[in-house]
Amino acid sequence: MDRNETLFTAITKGNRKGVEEQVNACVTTGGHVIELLTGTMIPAMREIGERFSRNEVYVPEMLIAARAMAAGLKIIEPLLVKAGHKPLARVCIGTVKGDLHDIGKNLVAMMLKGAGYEVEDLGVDCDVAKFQAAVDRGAQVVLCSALLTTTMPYMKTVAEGLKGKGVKVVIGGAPVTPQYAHEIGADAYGSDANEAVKVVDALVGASR
Ligand code: B12
Repeated sequence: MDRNETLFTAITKGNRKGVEEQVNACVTTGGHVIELLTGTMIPAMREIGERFSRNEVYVPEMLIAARAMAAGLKIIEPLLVKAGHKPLARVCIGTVKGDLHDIGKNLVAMMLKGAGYEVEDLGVDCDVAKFQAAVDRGAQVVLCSALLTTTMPYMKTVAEGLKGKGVKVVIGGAPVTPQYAHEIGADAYGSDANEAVKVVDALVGASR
């Protein structure tokens, strides 16, 4: 599927209505929403980040682009999430302390739900106590997201705070690398929402 230029522009310009129209059009005509997501929507957010780096746009433009993206994701979510069957395992996910980026985290949560996991979404700006409490409520895997190089080190605090609890820790987000996961003692790294599912499947021994 080619990139949907109208949708791409609607996201980069933060045109929420335009995004909803394009995504709805894809859904109602039976289009491939995953391709729409990976081929148009995620690249549009990447483009906004690049423009921000070049000082062509500023935080307000990033914010309205994020809101427009979120409106599109809201339409897609029910299609990604299959309901009904017994969950493979319980997991929790949160963006770490100091970090308010949640689009990637929400996508990972959606894909995991769609893959049959029970997902507790802890939101953004999560301190270690929040992750520990989710583990006490039964989470078998903890997923941490960070988008800032300044908040990424907090993942180490989370990994250390969960040691001895018998839980697996998976980390991800744009600045995170597999080497960093290894360095801080996390159990795994995932580069995107699809890989997050594969990694969690491997950790809990789920076969598809
Ligand atoms: C949208 C956005 C914002 C929005 C966030 C809105 C929201 N609700 O999320 C707003 C405007 C609030 C914002 C604010 C800031 N932002 Co900002 N933001 C972005 C932007 C443009 C897009 C992020 C995004 O949504 N990407 C799309 C999603 C789908 O991708 P993703 O998050 O990477 O997630 C995927 C993978 O990484 C992975 N993944 C993510 N999490 C996890 C977790 C696990 C466990 C796994 C396995 C996988 C995984 O799967 C996801 C799906 O495939 C990025 C640029 C970029 N290229 O990332 C900058 C960016 C992250 N922001 C940046 C900065 C600097 C800031 C601010 C500090 C700006 C400021 N001066 O105030 C503030 C910080 C606020 C805070 N305390 O968090 C920088 C970070 C630079 C750095 N090296 O640290 C970036 C890279 C822009 C840039 N090029 O400079 N931002």
